[in-house]
Amino acid sequence: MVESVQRAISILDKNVYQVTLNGTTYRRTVPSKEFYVHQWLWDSATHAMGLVYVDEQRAFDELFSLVSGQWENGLIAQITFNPNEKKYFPGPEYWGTEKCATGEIKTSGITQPPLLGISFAHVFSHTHSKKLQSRLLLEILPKVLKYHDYLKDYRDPENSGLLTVVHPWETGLDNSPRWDKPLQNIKLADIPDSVKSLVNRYRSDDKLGDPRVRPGLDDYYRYMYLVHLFKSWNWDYRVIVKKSPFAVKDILFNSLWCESNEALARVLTTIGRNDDALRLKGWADETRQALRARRDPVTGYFRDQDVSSATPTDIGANTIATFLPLLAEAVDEKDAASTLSLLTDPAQFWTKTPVASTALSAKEFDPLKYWRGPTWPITNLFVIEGLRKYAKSPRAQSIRKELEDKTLSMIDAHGFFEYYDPQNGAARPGKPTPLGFGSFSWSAAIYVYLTYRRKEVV
Ligand code: 9WN
Repeated sequence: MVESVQRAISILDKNVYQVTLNGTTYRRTVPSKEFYVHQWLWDSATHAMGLVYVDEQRAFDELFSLVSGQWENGLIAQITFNPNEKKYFPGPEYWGTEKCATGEIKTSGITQPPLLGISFAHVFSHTHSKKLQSRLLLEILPKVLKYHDYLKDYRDPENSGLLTVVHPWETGLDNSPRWDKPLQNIKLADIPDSVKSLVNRYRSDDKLGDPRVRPGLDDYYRYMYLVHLFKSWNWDYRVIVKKSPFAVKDILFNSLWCESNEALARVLTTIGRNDDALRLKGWADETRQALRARRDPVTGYFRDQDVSSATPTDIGANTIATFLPLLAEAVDEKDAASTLSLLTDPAQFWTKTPVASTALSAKEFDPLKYWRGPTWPITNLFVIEGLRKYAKSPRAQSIRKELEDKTLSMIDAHGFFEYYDPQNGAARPGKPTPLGFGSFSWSAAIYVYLTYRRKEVV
């Protein structure tokens, strides 16, 4: 264990890089040098949550760099680019967002699940340095709050309590079977040849990684078509949210949104900003309410909704997203037992190394394919923190402890990879077949986080 923590820290150390842009020097951690060579929003939010236990300055730096590319409208992008790297497609030249971020800082044009508020609150409450605490409040908190204003204003224009995501990459679970049907709204025949040939020429994930486990070519055509459309609408999010052919109320994204508002409200209360705290608490309450209504009483699954047309439709795929409402405390006490039974069902999610990202019993289940079955430390982290919320339930707490143990031993035994085979925990069975990319920062950060966090709370 101690040795693994050391190995985790050394991965985080190797994946850091420094860059000076607009006269300021930034230190940021990339997800994996094998492919993901830029800064990703929810990856970095996770890195900071682990780093704060071992290096407060680096946790601060991670967040400082993350908010540096904030757009004028408040968006914090999925990717903040490293100007010196080329191997990731789509790089900065494909987004047409030069005017959106500031000066030399280049970003993609979409966002990712709003884990940032949770991360900020965690880093703030675990930072001992008075100097860093005050810098967090002065230099980072205003930007995180502005990001939340953006999300509420642009992504929930109808004030439903649920934010809309407009790209599978925004969901963080890009290739989840939940998006198969909504993506069918985009007909391949409608995608211009220029977009397809860009993908054909420059796509790199299937060259650097194993094409058998990555999203398909048609998925990539659609991903890049959405980028092409948004660019043609000048990244105007009033238009994008109204017209995007992919528009979804995602259960996972909204559960994190709810808990991020709660976490920030706690920080705001601590520093005496009670009005702001109440505003965010109000958003959390309305989202929690709206999430509750997304539970299918027959199956117990929480259902995402396709809102791209005037008649919203429920999305049927059975995935790990259904456990995220635990984190938002949106699973009523009377329903909690059935959610826990679903989670621990060996025929669905509780595989040898849980939690499978797609139910074993689902027709789309594939133990190796991106978000269609493998176990990911990041989603396990959310399930663990969700279970922690149900403190009064001994059953929830014993499942949580078991899942903490299993997640740590899976990483201990197989190394710090992007994801793992849910049936045996293997990360790269029968090399050279890769299962996800290696030396992965968030697996390392989560290892550190879980190791320290379990010591501080019962
Ligand atoms: C697109 C970096 C990111 C994660 C996502 C994961 C994967 C990117 C890709 O890698 O997505 O954002 O190119 O596949 O799905 O959750 O943030 O680790």
